[in-house]
Amino acid sequence: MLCFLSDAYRDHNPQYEYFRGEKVPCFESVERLDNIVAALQARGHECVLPQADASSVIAKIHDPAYVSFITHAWQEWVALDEKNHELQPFPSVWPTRTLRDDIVPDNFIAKLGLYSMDNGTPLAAGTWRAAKSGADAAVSAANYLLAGHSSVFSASRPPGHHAGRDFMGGYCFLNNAALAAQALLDQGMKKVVVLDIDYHHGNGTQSLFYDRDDVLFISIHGDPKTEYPFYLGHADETGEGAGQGYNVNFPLPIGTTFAQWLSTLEKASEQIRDFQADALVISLGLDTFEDDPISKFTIKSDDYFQVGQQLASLNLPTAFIMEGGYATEALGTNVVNVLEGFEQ
Ligand code: Q9C
Ligand code: ZN
Repeated sequence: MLCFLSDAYRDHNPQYEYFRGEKVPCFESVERLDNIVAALQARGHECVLPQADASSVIAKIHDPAYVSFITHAWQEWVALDEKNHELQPFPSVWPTRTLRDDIVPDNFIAKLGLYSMDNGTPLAAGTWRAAKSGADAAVSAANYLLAGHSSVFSASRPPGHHAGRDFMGGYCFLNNAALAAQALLDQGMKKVVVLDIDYHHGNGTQSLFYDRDDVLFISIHGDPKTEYPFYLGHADETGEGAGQGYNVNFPLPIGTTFAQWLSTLEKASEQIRDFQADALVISLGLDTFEDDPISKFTIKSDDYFQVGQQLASLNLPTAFIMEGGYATEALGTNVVNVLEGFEQ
């Protein structure tokens, strides 16, 4: 399967995050995509540079003030103090509930809180460059389907599905899958499905399309009663206004097996067929893998061929957009197993 890939993913290289009060190496690492690229090349899949400039689609999906903030965030951070070059900014205060949400503070860390849903999304010197190149890859993938091809993979990194209109979170900055879906609609498609199979609910994507009937958002994920992102992704979230009925969540319990997961994908597939979409965008997270260090499903490497096969049975032009997956060693194999299962 053709893959859109830019080397700029290497520029997003934060050194640490906080996990249960401890400073730990980032789960969402450069090595993740290194491993995917190695597996793609070893198994004969061609990688080409993104050809699109996602800027105009980014301007429709994201808030201009948010985009401007993340574009310049690192420069703003290092301008505060010479030693910040060696550190990473984290938010420490958020405009929750009784506080005002109409204030854009001058203070950098306060602004970072305004534009973040968590303190688990490290920013580094090249974050914007990497995120923009991942968005360019996703829009290039959309354009490739519009040119009449049946499938494509966007090796976007950092991931995107937790990022909303005006916030980053869950290692995500720009919502690559939403950008691909919007690009398909902007260029003549009438209806697009975004199917999110990352272990974590795609809160960003859901919120971006919640009131729309031109995008059916379906997500299969760890039950947010116990799993990140906790505050969205529950079964009773079905859309609003014109979007009523066009949002479907399938929360699954810790310990879910492949048989249970696949029967859920079959249910999702029925709803996708009923919608009669022009194209399918897959938020492809591989953190459903049994050895994922931050997730709790039990899918095995060989099972991912069958995931690809089931997705191919929907018979739609399909763009795979890379999301999570933190078992770095197996990640490349797992990604390429999905893609090859699809192509079988
Ligand atoms: N610090 C994606 O898979 N934090 N994001 C987990 C470890 C949030 C995952 C705890 C996980 C976000 C794209
Ligand atoms: Zn995830």
